Amino acid sequence: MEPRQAFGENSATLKKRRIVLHVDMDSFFASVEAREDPSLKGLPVVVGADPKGGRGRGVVSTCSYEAREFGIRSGMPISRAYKLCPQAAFLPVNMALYRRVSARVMRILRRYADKFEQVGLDEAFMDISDRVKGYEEARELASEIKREIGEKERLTCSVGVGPNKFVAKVASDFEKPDGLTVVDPDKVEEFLAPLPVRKIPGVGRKTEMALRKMKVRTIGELAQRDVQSLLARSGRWGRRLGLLARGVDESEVEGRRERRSLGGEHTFEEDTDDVEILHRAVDEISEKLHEVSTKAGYSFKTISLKIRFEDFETHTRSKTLDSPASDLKPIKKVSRNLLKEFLRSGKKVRLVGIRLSNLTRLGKSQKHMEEFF
Ligand code: TTP
Ligand code: MG
Repeated sequence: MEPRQAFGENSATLKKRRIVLHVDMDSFFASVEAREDPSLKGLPVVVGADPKGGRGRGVVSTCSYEAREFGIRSGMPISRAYKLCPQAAFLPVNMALYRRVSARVMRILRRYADKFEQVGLDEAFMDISDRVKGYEEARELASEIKREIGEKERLTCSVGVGPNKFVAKVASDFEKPDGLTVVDPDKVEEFLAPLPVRKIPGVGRKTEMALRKMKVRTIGELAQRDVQSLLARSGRWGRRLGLLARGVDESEVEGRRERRSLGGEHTFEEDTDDVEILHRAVDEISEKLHEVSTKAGYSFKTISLKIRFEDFETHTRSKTLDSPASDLKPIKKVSRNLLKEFLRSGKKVRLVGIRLSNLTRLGKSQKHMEEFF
């Protein structure tokens, strides 16, 4: 055992230091498309729902790094992407293809880890503590993983290595694309300190703005402050955020439970019975849910709509499809139909919510199918 590891710890409290690796495929959907059609290599490629050569009404799922130079980003309307870069190739989402490729990539990765946790179609955490002696060997293992994926799948990925899942995830994002960042346990705070708080998974625009008001922009500045008092009513999340800022994350690889459902809701500023406003809210929630479920690689079979009326009376109605779906269309259509049934009451609506359930993880259920390709 290295002296540094034993220092200050007696054998009873000596806890094994973990080495965690995080892999994230680079511009996944777009890279798969460019691999299938080499004429797209090196060009701006935009993948999105209903692209219609840039004139469609869908949103960008992802785009190649060449397209990102024009300012195109995931979640942006296709029409806006077209304005930024009309010469880009606009391709529809070919989910069946990405799932097959994802399953093959995951099968490669799984062999390198004792504990393995897939997240969505293009990410995975791996606990490699027992496979390598230290961080130098971890770097070699990471290079080997990148080489194998490059050779077998002709795709690039970015890998982060660190003492926990959080640091590994931030590290894999650090030198994207085709990156490899190893953060030694002694260097964790130094590595995190200059990064913007937004780099912490779970910190969105709202938290970022709230923190900015308190003059906290970087993870280092956050680590210096008492997060609980910075963010009113932050509770457990505030506690966790404080720990993350200091690079502490005890969560285990494989520690995540499978999701049972995925939901979103909207409370109106003013109670409403305006059908157009209600439809707009339903469409927006549908789009957001579709984005999240696509990224996670889920199919769903049941769609539920929740309504809370002005008098707080709350109702839910569901519809189960004949077979699992993953498109935006059924979410919008079913939600709107369910909404119609509620509107007969004549009462004003305070809140509307949608939930997708009966989820299946496509990477998993397709594993056996994939053997036949
Ligand atoms: P990400 O890993 O977030 O993005 P990416 O792989 O395209 O690019 P990079 O990691 O190099 O930054 O998401 C993985 C896939 O999930 C992505 O290729 C497409 C899909 N996705 C959506 O469909 N909608 C989204 O809003 C996002 C962010 C991703
Ligand atoms: Mg990715």
